Amino acid sequence: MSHPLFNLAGRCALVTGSSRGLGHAMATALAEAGARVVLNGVDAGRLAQAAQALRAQGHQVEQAAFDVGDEAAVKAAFEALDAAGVEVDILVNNAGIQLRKPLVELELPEWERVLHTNLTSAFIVSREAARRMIARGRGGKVINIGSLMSEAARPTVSPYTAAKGGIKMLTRAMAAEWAPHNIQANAIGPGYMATEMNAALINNPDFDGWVKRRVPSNRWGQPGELGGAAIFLASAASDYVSGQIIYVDGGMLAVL
Ligand code: GCO
Repeated sequence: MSHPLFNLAGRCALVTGSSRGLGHAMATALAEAGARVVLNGVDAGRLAQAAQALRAQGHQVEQAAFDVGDEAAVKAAFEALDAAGVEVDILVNNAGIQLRKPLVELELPEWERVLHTNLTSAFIVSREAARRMIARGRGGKVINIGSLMSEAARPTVSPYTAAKGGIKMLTRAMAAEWAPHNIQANAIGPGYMATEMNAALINNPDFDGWVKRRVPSNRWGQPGELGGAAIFLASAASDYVSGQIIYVDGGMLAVL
C-alpha cells in the first residue's frame, strides 16, 4: 500500500516521447501510481503498440501522436485532448534527440534541430499545458527531463549540453512564473541510462568501461530507475518543491 501522498489516482499525465525508452518507463511508473497516462510519439504505429501494452496491464492509457517541436501540431493535439475531456495536470517533457559531433564540424541546421527538439519543444508543449492548468485553477506539475549535461559537459555533445543546461534554467523560470498558480516545475537529470539512444556508447568497450569506473555505483542506470523521482515530482509529495533538478545518476555528479 503506497503512502497517499504518492497516489496519482484521478490525475492525468502526458509524457512526451513515451513510446519507448525513458519516457515509456516514466509513463509506466506514473500509471502504476494510479495516473491516467497520455503517451506521445511521432511514430503512430509504435505509439499504438506501446499504448496497447500498457492497457493490457490494466492502466488507463490515451495516445497522442504529434511532433513536440511543431507548434501547430502541439496546439491541435491539446485541442483534441480538450475535446476528448482529457485534462493534463502532469506534464513530463521527455522527448529529445542526441547528436554526437565535434563543435567545429557541426552544421547550423544540426545545432538548431537539437536545440529545438530538446529545449524549445519544452516551451511549446508546457505553454499549452500551463495555459489549461492555470485556467482550470487546480494547479499542476511540470517535469522537465534534463541530463548530467545540465551540469557537466563532455566533448562532442555540445548542442545537447546547451539544451539540457537550458532545461535546468527554463525549469526555474517556469517555477517562478507558475508557482502562484500552484503549478510546481521541476526536472529530473538522468545519468548514463541503458537506452537505445546510448546503444553506441554501451557497445563501445572504452566508453562502457569509463562509465562503469566513473559512476560510484559502477553500472549504467536502468530506465525504470527514473520512476521513483517521476512519481515524487508528479505527486502531492512535492507540492512545496519547485525549480529543482533531481539527478538520478548513480552518484556520478557527486563524486570526482
Ligand atoms: C552522451 C550521452 C549522455 C546521456 C545522458 C547523460 O552522449 O554522453 O548520450 O548525454 O545520454 O544525457 O545524462
